[in-house]
Amino acid sequence: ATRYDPQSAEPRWRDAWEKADIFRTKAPKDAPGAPKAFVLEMFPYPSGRLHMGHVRNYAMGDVVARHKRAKGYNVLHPMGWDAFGMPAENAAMERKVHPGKWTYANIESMKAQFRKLGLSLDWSREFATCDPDYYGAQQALFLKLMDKGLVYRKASKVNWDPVDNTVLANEQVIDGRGWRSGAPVEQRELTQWFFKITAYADDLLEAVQKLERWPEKVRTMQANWIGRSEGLEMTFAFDGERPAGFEDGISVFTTRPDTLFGASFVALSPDHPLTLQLAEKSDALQAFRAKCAQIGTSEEAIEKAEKLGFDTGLTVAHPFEPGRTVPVWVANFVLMGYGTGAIFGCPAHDQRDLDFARKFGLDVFPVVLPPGADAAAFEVGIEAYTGPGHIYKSGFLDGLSIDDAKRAAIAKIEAAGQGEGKVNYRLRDWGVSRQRYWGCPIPVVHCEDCGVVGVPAADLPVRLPEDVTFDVPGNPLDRHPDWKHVDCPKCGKPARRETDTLDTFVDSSWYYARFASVSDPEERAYWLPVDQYIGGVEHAVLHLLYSRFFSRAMRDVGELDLPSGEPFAGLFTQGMVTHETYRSEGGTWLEPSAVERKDGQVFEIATGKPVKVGAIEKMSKSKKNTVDPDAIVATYGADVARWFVLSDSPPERDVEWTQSGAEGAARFVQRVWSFVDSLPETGPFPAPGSDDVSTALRKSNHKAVAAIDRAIEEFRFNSAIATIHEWVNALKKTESDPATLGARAEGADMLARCLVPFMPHLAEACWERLGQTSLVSQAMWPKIDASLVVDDTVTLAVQVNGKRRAEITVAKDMAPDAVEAAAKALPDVASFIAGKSVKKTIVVPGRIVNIVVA
Ligand code: ANZ
Ligand code: ZN
Repeated sequence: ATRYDPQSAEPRWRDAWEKADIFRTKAPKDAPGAPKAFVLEMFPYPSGRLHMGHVRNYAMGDVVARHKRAKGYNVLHPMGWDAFGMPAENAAMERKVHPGKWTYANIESMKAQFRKLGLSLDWSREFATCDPDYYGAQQALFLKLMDKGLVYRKASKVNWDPVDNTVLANEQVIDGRGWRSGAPVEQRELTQWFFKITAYADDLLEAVQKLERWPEKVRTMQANWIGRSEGLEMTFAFDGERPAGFEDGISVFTTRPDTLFGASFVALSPDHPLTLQLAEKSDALQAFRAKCAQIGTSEEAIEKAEKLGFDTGLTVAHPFEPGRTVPVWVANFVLMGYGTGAIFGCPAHDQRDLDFARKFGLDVFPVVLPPGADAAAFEVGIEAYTGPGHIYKSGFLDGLSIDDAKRAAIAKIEAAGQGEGKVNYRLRDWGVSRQRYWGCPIPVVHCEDCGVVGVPAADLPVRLPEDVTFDVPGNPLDRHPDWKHVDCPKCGKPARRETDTLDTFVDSSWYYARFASVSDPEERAYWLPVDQYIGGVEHAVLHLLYSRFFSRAMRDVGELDLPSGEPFAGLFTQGMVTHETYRSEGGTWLEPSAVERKDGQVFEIATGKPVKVGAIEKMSKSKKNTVDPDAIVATYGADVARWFVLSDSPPERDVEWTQSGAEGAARFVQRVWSFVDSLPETGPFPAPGSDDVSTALRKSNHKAVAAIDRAIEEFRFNSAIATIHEWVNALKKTESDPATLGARAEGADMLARCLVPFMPHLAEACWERLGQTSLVSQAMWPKIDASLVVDDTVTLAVQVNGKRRAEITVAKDMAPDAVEAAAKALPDVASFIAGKSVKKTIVVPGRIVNIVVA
């Protein structure tokens, strides 16, 4: 028997695929009648090195793409690079290398790594988002969206580093300080560009519920992010002093108008216009605002922060109870960006309001009585009651359910002309301005006379200048000597180019459409939506939501013929690759390659000293628990790397990389090879025999193919792999029986085809060994004989007095009394009924035999 040598075999097969160009996408007209399958994995950031997480992601996509191809689909399976972003600028600052040079060099080395994995990718459609062709098309798209009113400018806050005098990206703010200067970051207002994603809020929410081939979890996360709230927007009129400009009162948004009788304060955001106005005349309020600003602007920070409050001294009238006065406060937990930036507080039924009321000694009036509670005795302590119940102590709302009371309160406020029912969304418009170099320039010019003018199509792309410096902080585009000085495209007067670039999430929001076709709407209509999208769950909200917005916006400006608007019909989010962590006695992290395992103990190779084995965690550089895909491929081959990351756990769960697991996969490669290699060198093989052993083997062949097929369709790659293991065992068992040669040869042929999605190189070698001269990567999925797949036997559990004692396999059509007799004769059953009287026996066909004895 020969050994299979992946090091020599794998490059040979990759060359063969490339030479025959078999993964090039077929034009629709060249695949008449074939269904299409667009299989896409989230494209990588070109950091320079592939990691095992990539291998798992792309191996999964390749299983799907290769399987679809074998099933006769016309497949599009492209790859490219999400290439703009901060790391390239950081490299420029640290290593004095131009971001473009750094990025394209990384792409080259990663592409070489990619090639070694044997993925069935169509590289002819490759692009990087930093290619001027790509970002030029993106600029044209931006201008179309601007014409359609889906892009606008407004003042918005940015992180400002007061020492470096520069805007910081969120990831450059570490614990509230600038990453380079260490200075506390300030909030500054800048005029910035926004995409009007809120125009699609309702549609994005409604449609996400219908995405049946998306994980439930992701759909829920998107729905929560969009955050639709039905409620009431109403005005509380001042009952004493009426501040100028706010004569009508304070408008609030509430989702609980049923609790209006429990209102004990009204609170303004620190950034509410009325707060700003009051602060002009109050140093104390100004100081209060400054204190609030230190908490930052993220919702999370505000949620966690201690409640801060400032009593304005103003009061408003309760809308339902004449003469009842409600104080107006400023509170740090009220956000300016949501609703109206003001609330009424009902401490008894809202935890934030309660914390606030307890701290500042405000009233707590319960108005919702929990089911079964005693109205006279019910009290709220430090926990707000947010559960169900009936309204009480609330005048005309008394006795109503919460929902009925909401409706009644809204009707009354509407009738009084004090407000109206309103739907609010948590979703904000998408701020896309970045004051950075390595991104897509926003293609507009600012002219004193004409305002904002789009760059004419003929002048696109607006290219990034090459001669830029990174030696000082700030935006290199802004300080470039002449780049921003241009003439106005409209009036010809000297004007200024926009120096903001687009958020890199824009680049990844439409790349799937570019893969489908560079510009042809018909070809895009053929391929889209993506049939199967695969990537990390960390993109569950932003990337996927922005993409869903972009596909709609592109449709609405005529760039995409995509009636549903949905870019990804199927989505799968894969788990991570984890590894044990190791620490030396001195406490430093050790790489897996620096340790060895002997008799269940782990030692540091260099010193021979024992190593502390830590938790199994996501592979990360900081804990040094990474393994390098290149090293794995060099040692074991790409097939082993692919096989292992798919084999041990369900694809949606984490998989732990272990050396023993990799070695196990490598042994399995040899096992498959030894089976195929045990067949005679020269064919043709005889037809499968009809003896019992051959028939049984044929059944396991055909059943395995059916099971693998279903498992791939259902994203259960690990169980497909488990089936292949069992199948190979069954095949090997009959290796020495000459009568089974025909059945084994049939199995080998089917096995080679079924291995293609998982271990494509080995599959080719087997195929060749079977005397084929074609490539198995182009072969069809094995045809199965349905009569061999259906079971003619069933296995039943046998119970005695309800306790499982044995199981029995019988012919499917065996009569119940015969089944009963056979069950009673089983040794494990007989011993339990011996000497007892059988009261009755129940046979549930196909499932259970229960024998009741006394
Ligand atoms: C009175 C009330 C009583 C409320 C009660 C809740 C419970 P969602 O579901 O997120 O829409 N709110 C409104 N605007 C706010 C803002 N700008 N900043 C912080 N909180 C704000 O939440 C709506 C509820 O959040 C509103 O209903 C309001 O408090 C508060 F027993 O009004 B509620
Ligand atoms: Zn002009």
